[in-house]
Amino acid sequence: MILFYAPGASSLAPHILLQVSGLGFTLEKVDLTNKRWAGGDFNLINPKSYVPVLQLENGQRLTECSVILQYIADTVPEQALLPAVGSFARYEALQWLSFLAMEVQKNFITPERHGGVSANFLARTEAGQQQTRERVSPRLAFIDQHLAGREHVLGDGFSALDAYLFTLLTWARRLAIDLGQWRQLDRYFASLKAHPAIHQVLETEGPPHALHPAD
Ligand SMILES: N[C@@H](CCC(=O)N[C@@H](CS)C(=O)NCC(=O)O)C(=O)O
Repeated sequence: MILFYAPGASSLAPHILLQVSGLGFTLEKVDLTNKRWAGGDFNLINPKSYVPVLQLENGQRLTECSVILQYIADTVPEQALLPAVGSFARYEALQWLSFLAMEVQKNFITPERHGGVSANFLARTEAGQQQTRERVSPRLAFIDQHLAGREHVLGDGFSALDAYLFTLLTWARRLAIDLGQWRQLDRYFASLKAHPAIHQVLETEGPPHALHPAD
């Protein structure tokens, strides 16, 4: 499998899950500013012009983070990275996937997106960042309450949801949203950051894009 990614973008979530799964994969870095990758025009890989993209051994491609995470988890069902398809627990997990994608991630992605001009998916102006903080904070407060007495989103073990939530929390920190105001989330983030697979993935990806072009 090939994961098309940009450092620190939402592609971090499938990257973490692939690393945890033990599945074989290679990485292709995408320059989101110029929409280029080592093979040329990235828009030929994903006409929607964004990462992540997962390319399977047979050349088929999947986009949309929440779908890619399910594909990876279902490829290694013995690892229980998501509950079994058809179980009620699976629908509860899908509820979380949808919440993270539509309520949390979507509210992080800035309406200031500059399309082909900039890789910047997070707000760069103070006004834009303030708007993001106002939209995202109540959702993070909800997750904080859920995590009371839980080490992971689904309770027991590490799941695809933790790969996703961890990724979104790295964005919160980049936008100077103080996770310290939510005790459970703060603890959760610190504990996942120390996870060997996540540590490895962060090392591999390196620093994310600068919030300001001059940085
Ligand atoms: N709906 C997509 C959104 C993906 C997305 O917004 N990707 C951002 C990085 S986190 C991106 O590649 N943006 C480039 C651009 O919009 O030009 C998903 O859930 O995967």
